Amino acid sequence: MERTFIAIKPDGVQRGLISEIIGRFEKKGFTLVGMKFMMVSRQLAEQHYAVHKERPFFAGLVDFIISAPVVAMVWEGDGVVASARKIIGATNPLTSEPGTIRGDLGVSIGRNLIHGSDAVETAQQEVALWFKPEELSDWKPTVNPWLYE
Ligand code: IDP
Ligand code: MG
Repeated sequence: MERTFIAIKPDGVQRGLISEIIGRFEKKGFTLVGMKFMMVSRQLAEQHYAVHKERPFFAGLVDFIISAPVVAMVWEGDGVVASARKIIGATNPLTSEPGTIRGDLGVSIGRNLIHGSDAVETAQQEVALWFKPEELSDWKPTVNPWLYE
């Protein structure tokens, strides 16, 4: 089944929003298959955001991501990559729809609480970058027959 990489950024951790954010994915019906609370190394942050390395906000973004712990997660489910992006909302919280994590909980693009992979292929790369295979649990929630027909 499809998997995506989700990370609660340092602002989400500092603001005490870990359970609020995790709860949205859990209540939706997606399956948590990996999670770690960690300080991010500068090297990992730079690798994760390599696609943005020429952008003016890159240095500040990397400094921010390594400034406090993050909650790195892998979530599983049919269509989870695109659905998680909808749950997260648009990049700028001021224009994210209400009902989304960023739309409900944030006010600034540089403090937008959460990362989510933007495509299935990116998700596979990001899961592999952040997690060793043995850090992921293959399991089937007993509730699945009530989520999927
Ligand atoms: P995404 O997180 O919605 O996929 P991206 O465009 O991939 O957004 O940008 C990655 C992250 O870089 C954003 O989540 C945000 O934290 C930061 N970022 C993007 N654009 C800006 C900006 O204009 N100023 C400051 N930070 C930005
Ligand atoms: Mg992105």
